[in-house]
Amino acid sequence: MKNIDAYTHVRGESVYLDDIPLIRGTLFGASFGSPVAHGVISALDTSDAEALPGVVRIFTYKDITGENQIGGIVPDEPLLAGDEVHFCGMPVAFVVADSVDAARAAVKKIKVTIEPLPVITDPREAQVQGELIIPPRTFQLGNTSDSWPQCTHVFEGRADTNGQEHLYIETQGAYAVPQEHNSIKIYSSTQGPTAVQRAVSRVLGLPMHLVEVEVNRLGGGFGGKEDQANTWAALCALAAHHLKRPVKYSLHRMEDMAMTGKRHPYSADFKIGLNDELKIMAYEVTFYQNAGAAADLSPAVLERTLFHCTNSYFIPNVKATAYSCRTHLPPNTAFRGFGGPQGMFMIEAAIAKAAEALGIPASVIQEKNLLQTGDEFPYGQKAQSEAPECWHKASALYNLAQMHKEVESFNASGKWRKKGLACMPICFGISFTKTLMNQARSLVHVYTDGSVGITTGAVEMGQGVNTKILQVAAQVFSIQPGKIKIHTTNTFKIANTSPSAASATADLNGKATLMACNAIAGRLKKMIAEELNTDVAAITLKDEYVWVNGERTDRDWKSLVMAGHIKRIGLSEHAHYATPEIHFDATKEKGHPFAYHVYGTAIVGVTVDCIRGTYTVDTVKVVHDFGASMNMAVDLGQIEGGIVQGIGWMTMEEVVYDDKGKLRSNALSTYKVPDIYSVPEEIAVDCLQTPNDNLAIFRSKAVGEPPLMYGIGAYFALRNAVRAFNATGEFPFSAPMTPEKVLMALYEKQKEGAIETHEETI
Ligand code: LUZ
Ligand code: MOS
Repeated sequence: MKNIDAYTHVRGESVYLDDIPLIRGTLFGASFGSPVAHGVISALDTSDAEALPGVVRIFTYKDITGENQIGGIVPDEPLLAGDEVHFCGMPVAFVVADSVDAARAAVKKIKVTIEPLPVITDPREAQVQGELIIPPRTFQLGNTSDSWPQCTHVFEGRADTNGQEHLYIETQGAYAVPQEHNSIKIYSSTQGPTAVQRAVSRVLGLPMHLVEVEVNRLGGGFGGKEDQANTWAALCALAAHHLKRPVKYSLHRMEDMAMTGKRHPYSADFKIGLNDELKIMAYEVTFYQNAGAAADLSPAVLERTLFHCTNSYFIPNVKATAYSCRTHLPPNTAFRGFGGPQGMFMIEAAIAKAAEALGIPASVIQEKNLLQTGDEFPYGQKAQSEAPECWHKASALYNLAQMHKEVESFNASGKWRKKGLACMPICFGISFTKTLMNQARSLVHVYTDGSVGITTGAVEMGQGVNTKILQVAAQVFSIQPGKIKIHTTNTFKIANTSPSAASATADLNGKATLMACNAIAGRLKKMIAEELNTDVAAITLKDEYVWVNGERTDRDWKSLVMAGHIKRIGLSEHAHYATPEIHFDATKEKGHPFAYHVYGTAIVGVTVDCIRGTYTVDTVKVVHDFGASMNMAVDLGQIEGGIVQGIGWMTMEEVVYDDKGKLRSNALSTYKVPDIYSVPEEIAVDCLQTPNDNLAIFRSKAVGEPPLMYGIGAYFALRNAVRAFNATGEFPFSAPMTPEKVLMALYEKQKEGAIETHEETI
């Protein structure tokens, strides 16, 4: 089945926030963000701005009727700056005008005087100064200090990853419309309608049942709209509530890039010990997370870094400590992988460091340490592991040995172009790490003409979740997909939703939908069984008909539904699903937090131009653990997109803040994302079909985040290519590996005469 949005997307008919027809009288907002990263506001002058034609009103924190607070995990984030500013772009005032242009013109006329305070942008510096968002956390398995003496090889090092701009095609935005009885409706481009509802309720001082949040679809989220859609919704709601007029704000790309947080940059120190057989006996790692100026989701992201700090390897002795460090950058937030990729990069760097020192391919170490079923993760859960199967299948199917040989012979045959290869196994835990968030609800209505309407907490952001939910209903009722409509996500229809995040949306909302559909189908079957004086088990719904003991009757779906209605049988159901089996005790840092894990292995091949430092990613060959995919087209789309996004993070996307905390890479001219010319020439995805039962919807494992981490292989493949040219150079484990960094690494600390020059070639 195709993605149900395919045709409307291609025709440009799909409705995003900016496509919602405006109500007459709608006003337009624009925010004035702090020009400096840290300081005390001594004066704010909005008089020139207010005097501009079209300007209706300018709001500051003084206008907030509820609480000036949007912090979720930690209450440390004002909606509008009070006396102090903590990051460049922090909203200080919100202008409302009768046109977008007037609002933006007014923003430029606002004057603020700020007494500057010291700016910290480096997480290690923040940690030294005790600027922590939460106390540090440590995950521990076995005993590392006792293990070092048993290790034949011990290596220490440092690794760094940078941030990543979400670059959802649809920027952030909201449209707030006052309703009768003091209530308000907000259209928001959010992954978390309930998060928006809570934030608006808090800021306006309104109970949640007066705040309706509706989402049709997003033009991408990637985590950037898990929490950070709240700000814009709350600003619009604040203004709409005061003015009793609809207020819309859709961010300009440069505003969005400057004002919103990104993937967390991390710095880490590691120590890895291996025995004679190259088994990793011990691993210690300390993570410094650059949280930015407020907690946002950083504590949860930090936790997932710890959960994934050993990637898909079993290491008997682990000590991982993580600091969430407060700096003066926009608060960093969820981004596909949610701290997991950063944790995985560090262990891969440690393995690469060992491999480079021992003069062997990293894949030798990787393969020897793959997680087996029954092995314990540092957080206590026992693995049901597909890691060896994925690895061995990839190695055989794509002939890894032959690929290695071809790279070697290519590299031996020429001087100025070098190829590199890297393997990247992945292991990603599926479930929100906060156990309570693993719940969802679905509301299914069957209408008397046999058509079906479904509302869940799932937000469609291009990932195809609506298609999967529709498939669930189509399968249970055994009716044509055209008879089913997935309705908007709305907090008045489905309450207390978890955000669409953590790769778990189809599982959670799909399972709730399965339960609701089963309940309705069960009532209808019972009715037929009673009518025919037979057992319910004899009745099935198949191909739009009622079947009895495997024989088709002439009762079709539509007449079945009508008969049910005449008999006054409920044709609607609201079902609640909570993931079973999961638990986690944060006081011990042990438990069983994940419903299951997703595994896979990628082999990544690159070619480096050793004169220019430019490169191409030639191939990404994957064996991916799908469980039993319920929609290959949707899942392959997620895998290809994830791989390219992961490669972007690891290679060309370079978020640059200056030492004053100002974003320099603030537009697409200075921030480079993968385009059609830089995507791998080949992406091959093979499906590991696993027979094991799992907690995924229809055993179709979650696919949203895991494939991003295949992209990490691109960094190490580039590193290997560079080392084929400059074997003695030492260069840091620092992502992204931009062409600039590749060029520096190619000519880093060369031994005298290590590279002969061929002037005629140059
Ligand atoms: N969001 C969240 C997430 O709140 N908790 C999580 O565990 C998570 N994991 C991945 C992505 N978003
Ligand atoms: Mo996400 S990083 O699953 O919002």
